[in-house]
Amino acid sequence: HRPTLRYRLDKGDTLGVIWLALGSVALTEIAARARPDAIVLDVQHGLWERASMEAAIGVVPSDIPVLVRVAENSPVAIGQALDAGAEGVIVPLVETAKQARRAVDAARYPPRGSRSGGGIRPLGDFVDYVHAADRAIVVCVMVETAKGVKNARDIAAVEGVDMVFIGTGDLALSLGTFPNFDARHEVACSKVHAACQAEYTLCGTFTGSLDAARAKRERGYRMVVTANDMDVLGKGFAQATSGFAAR
Ligand code: 3PY
Ligand code: MG
Repeated sequence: HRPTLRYRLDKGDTLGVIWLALGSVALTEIAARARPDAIVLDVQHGLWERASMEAAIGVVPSDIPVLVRVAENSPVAIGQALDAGAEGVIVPLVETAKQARRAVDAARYPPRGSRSGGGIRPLGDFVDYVHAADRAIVVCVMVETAKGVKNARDIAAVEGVDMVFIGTGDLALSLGTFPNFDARHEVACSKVHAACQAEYTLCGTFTGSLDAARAKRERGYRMVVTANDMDVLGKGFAQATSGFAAR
């Protein structure tokens, strides 16, 4: 098992993560060569299937932690990501403290929680794994709705919630500011960040560019997205072929 993620966060680093949605193991291997602080596999909106998620975690060097943004807040979704070797989960659409507790419960073995024992990687050294897992695994819950913002302080206060991660896109949809990330959106993000600080809980946020990631790091966010595969490839192909097409 690889407790790198917890260690880096405890140390106070702001982690710059590469966010991967395309479901490609080969692309994950290439992305890891850029040596990000961590990699996120997006199972909620991305194309990851269970076996490819597991394989992708296997090709990432052990000093680069992998988190999985799970499809939903359920024991099955969270358990499968952790069994694959994810050091952390990012749980979408959390709106209440009760929902946050459900996510934490699913990520912890009894007696602390209700995670079921098993999985190809954990069983490789299961006694050691069980011994270390609860402490090592990082639980991030996403606040990305108006209701979640309203309850941000209660969510951040839940024991076992390590980080509140803001989903900026869904938040704009929920607040009705989409496609703009205007002052209302900014105020909501600041409110979540302040709630985290008050509860000594880490705060992360989705970001769409390296500049945005730097700005959020300056403001004290502890996990930011420096690049995502769809954007990098879309822009890369456009730039690489620019001016050549006959029509
Ligand atoms: C959002 O912006 O809503 C996210 O979930 C990040 O991808
Ligand atoms: Mg979202």
